[in-house]
Amino acid sequence: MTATTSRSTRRRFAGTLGLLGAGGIGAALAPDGVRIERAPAADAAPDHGHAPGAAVDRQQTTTEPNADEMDALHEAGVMSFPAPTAGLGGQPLAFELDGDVKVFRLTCQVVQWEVTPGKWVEAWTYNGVTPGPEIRVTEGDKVRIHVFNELPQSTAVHWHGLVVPNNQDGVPFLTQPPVKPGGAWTYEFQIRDGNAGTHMYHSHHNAAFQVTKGMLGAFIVEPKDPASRPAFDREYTIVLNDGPLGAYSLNGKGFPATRPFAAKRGEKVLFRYMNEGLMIHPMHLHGMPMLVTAQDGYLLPQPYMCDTLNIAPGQRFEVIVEATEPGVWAFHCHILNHAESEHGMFGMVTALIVEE
Ligand SMILES: [Cu+2]
Repeated sequence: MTATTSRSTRRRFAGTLGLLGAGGIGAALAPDGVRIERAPAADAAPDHGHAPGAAVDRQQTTTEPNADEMDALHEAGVMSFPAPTAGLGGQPLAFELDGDVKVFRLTCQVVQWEVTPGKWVEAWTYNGVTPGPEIRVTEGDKVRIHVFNELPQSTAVHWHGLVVPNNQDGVPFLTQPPVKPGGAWTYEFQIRDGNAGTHMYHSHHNAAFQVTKGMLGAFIVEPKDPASRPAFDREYTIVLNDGPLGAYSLNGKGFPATRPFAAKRGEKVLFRYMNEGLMIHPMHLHGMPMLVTAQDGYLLPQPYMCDTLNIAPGQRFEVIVEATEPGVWAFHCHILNHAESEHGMFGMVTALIVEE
């Protein structure tokens, strides 16, 4: 490696761990001495901006660009990644203690959601974000969850993967009445021992509409004994969704507005996948294999290695990636028309950044 490329590499990865908050890989990837301007902000022209990297609809392939035009569109998308958008889902949900019960609040709301730069869609949400806020508890915890319905439809919340009393399972007319518009409902249960792992909560009423529009979230159960699960240095959750919310999304955003994942060389990174969409999505990480350690929360008797993992609707997988290879590694769904068109990458595409 020449001194020049070494310097370039150092610069390329400088600050990428901080990049999870803001910033841009586009700038980080720029050749030495070349400043790459970010495309105009999304709110400047929400519907008809055609600035590269901003409001180009990368999923539509209505034109047939020549090679240079095509390359320019592809480059602009990558250079704008991660493109800033309003709204961030999946952040930890605070609780209050009532005695030894952890009390959470979820409000079902319709909001406008910026799924890619400049593309605003109607999202149905918990607490105004999609994915909804992350609920994280520990085996044995007693939880109470107040649900307030501000939607124009009835709803109910199902605790997907959790073993709960039948009347807390959240299926209208089967285990409870629907929660009407303007109404509220309270769920209460204790997390059973043996139910640790990656789970979900989502609407179970008109669900093909409500869930794909955004009414979903991660429900993570920590084990009482951390040594009972594989060790890791940092963790990320990846919620897959498809359908009305801008077609194909990772954690509520489509590329280039997806957020990259970062790790330092040598770290073990836990990824928690969950599919809340209507289609299967084979997630593929370049550069390093994934060790699949758990499915639907349950530890596998024989963990296995792979580089592409099929994740069907409803399924969750926990995988450990050993971040041995520095670089910016593509990380995407391998049904290719969920990830790329003539206009560049879109949808279910992000990156794992491994820093030296
Ligand atoms: Cu896919």
